[in-house]
Amino acid sequence: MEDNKNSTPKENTNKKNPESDYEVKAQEHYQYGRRFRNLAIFSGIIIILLLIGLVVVSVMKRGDDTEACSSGLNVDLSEPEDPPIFHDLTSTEVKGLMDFLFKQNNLNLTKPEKITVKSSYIFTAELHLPNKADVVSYLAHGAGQKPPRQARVIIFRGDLQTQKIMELVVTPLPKPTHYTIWKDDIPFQYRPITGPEYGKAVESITKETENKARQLLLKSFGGTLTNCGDTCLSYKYVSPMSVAVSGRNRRLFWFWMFQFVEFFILHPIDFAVLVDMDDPLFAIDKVWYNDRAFSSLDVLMQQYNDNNLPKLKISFPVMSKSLFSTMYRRGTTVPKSSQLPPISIEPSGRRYSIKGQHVKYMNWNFDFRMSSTRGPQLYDIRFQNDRIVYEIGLQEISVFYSGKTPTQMFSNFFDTMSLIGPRGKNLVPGVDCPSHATFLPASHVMEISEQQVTIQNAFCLFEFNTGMPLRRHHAPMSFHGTFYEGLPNSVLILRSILTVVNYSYLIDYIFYHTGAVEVKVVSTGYILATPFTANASNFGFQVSDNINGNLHHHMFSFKVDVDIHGTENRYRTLDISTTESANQFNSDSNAKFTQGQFVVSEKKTEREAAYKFNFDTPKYHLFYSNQKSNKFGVPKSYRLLNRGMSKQLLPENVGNEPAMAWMRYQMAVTKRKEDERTSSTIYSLMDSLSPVVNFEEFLNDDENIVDEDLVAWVSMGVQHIPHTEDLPVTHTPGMDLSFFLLPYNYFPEDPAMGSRDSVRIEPNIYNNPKSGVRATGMRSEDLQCKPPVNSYQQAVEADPSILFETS
Ligand SMILES: *[C@@H]1O[C@H](CO)[C@@H](O)[C@H](O)[C@H]1NC(C)=O
Ligand SMILES: *[C@@H]1O[C@H](CO)[C@@H](O)[C@H](O)[C@H]1NC(C)=O
Ligand SMILES: *[C@@H]1O[C@H](CO)[C@@H](O)[C@H](O)[C@H]1NC(C)=O
Ligand SMILES: [Cu+2]
Repeated sequence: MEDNKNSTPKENTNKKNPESDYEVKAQEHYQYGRRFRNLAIFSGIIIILLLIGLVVVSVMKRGDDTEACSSGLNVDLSEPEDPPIFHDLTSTEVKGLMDFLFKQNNLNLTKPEKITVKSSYIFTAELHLPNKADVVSYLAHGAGQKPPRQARVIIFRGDLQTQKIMELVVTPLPKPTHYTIWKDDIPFQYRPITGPEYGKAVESITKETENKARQLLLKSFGGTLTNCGDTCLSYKYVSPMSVAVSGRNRRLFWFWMFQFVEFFILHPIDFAVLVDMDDPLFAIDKVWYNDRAFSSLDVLMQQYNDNNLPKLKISFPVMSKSLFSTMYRRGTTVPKSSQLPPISIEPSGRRYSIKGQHVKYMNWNFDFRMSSTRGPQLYDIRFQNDRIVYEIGLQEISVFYSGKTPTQMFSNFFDTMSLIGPRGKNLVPGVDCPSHATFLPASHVMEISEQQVTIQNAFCLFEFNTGMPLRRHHAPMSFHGTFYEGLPNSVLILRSILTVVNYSYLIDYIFYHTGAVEVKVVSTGYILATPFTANASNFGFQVSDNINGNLHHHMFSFKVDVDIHGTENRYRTLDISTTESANQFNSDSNAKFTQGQFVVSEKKTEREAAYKFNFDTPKYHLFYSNQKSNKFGVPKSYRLLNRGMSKQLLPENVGNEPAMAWMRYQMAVTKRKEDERTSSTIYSLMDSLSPVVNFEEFLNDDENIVDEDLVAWVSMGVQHIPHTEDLPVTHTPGMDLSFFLLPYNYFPEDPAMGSRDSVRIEPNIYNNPKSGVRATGMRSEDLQCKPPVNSYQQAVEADPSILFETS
């Protein structure tokens, strides 16, 4: 990181304080007369000096020694010795954790390089927060006993007679002395597909298919699985069939076949196998070829050789820059000449600071971390030092595809199963984030390594001018009172982009000067294509010669632990309806007039607070403390506005639906509990018959939510019916979903009135523009500093490992 402690941008020395602009002018005026004679005398000298100055300035502007605009407040990303409560596990802590765990004989752990399905091994480990009561009391008193640092460890016990998954809480880090069992009874079958089996399964089915069906593959798809040169086919990825879907107590996954060119996701072929992952030899259970299912490869080959079935003939794509699935520049080139796109700069340097995983920005401060299982999480979000949110965090990303082939049909994905955290990496400055952003790493414990795996550029943090006014008013006419006032909208954004093989999800946490927080999800990426079939038009359009793009539903779950003036909160809605009243001003004395009204509805229990959107009953959703009202007796509240609602249409309790019961509600409010920490788990992909975390159970006890610590569970989603412009890649416009936390009768007025960024233009004499006008806060954009150089291109050319996996 750059060392910015003492550097002040050049611009500052030339710039006057906005407020004092007017004063300075007046003073100059006053002194003008007195100085007149002296000025006359020295004017010659001054002119000469000015000329020299001009030359100097123009040389500086052109020269390369102008200071960069990137300096500013402090950034300290060094690993803390005594990590704050919300900080991710440090490398020292992970080392201590591993030393401890490997000494526990009863865990019988195997080292990462030796793991097999039949060993006991660590799948992942991450920070486990202490109980909230302890954290809150520690934070409130600043001193006192700091709650111990703890890790939650997921262990696959393949070594046992009755295999199972264990979750342990290990404490206190960095030198643990004991562990407690968080969960001990998770069926082994629920585990996500893992390294030791995925590789072996692909190897095994590749060998088997190649032995038996090489000729079929060559003739039908123009390629083979091995010894294939430029025409390689390959088995990729899985569509799971949970027990609820297959009716069989086995872990069954469909492996699809692809033609291996850029990008393979758009070159699926109509060949797939269902693999029994519980079988040590990864037996092929079913085969799918050209719209039909076969009980084995032998049966398929027999019918194929006997000419008993329709044969496919799809040629192998020729890899070129114009291949539809590649991302090379093509089409109508714009702009006509090479002109650079706009960029964003920070003319006075950073206006935020970071220490470890703690951020301060204007009135805001908060902690952030990257959960290995769930992705980016925020804690202890305060505005003007009052906590508003204890925790906001992504819980799950799900996609349910539809289709005619078994592979699409059963593609009900829960992305936590592939660990969301490590999917966030390698953000590219200048595209993924402005180049002036601060890029931050994240570390994860994964089955592949005993040490943490550190991922560079997992987050970027930047302040950004949205190009929109945050507010403005223009009163142009004297009977309006002439003035103009406006404030450009600068926000602080903490971004991560999670790439789950084909799709990328941008997750933004956005902080506004008004005291509002926005959480935004945007999707972009390759659609999962289906091999073309004319018979499945209800599921998708044909988008290229050999593929259809199928209907799918993206869904997101977030936890929002609000703390409005303490942890004892209430939840109410303002229910908007209509009301009829007498209209005495109508010529008909019986006439009525109908208009809107709202009625306050206090929610008493969890069931009452489970919200399903209904267009006929619009509502505001407010959280508040009964202890704090404003001077008008109205509770100081925060409003949760879900702008990303989507209805999940599958009936309850069919197929995999129970594993995402959170999607039944656009928002649910529950009493916070330490054992209801997350709405989803890494087991959701397989456990729908009896989910390890069943969100519906959070509501089933229908507890009191009045004056309790409340959590809002927010669901968002977007239905996607792909179209040709989704090729090669789905773009971001129209794919953004967000929810807001907005102050509501919380502040006496808009807290952004305090922003130095505002601009006011008004007549010198009130409401009389003929007296001349003065403008305050208008900054010259003729920068005296140089935008920072984006040197990423050189950096990645010198070291590809900052972007790609090289080992
Ligand atoms: C420990 O794990 C190994 C496999 O890694 C297994 O062979 C052995 O039986 C296990 N020991 C105990 C006591 O369970
Ligand atoms: C495609 O993206 C979705 C959404 O993130 C993910 O759930 C799924 O696993 C990906 N599919 C494949 C085949 O990688
Ligand atoms: C597909 O559609 C064609 C006619 O459009 C029909 O002849 C054929 O039987 C259909 N195939 C299947 C598997 O439904
Ligand atoms: Cu999509």
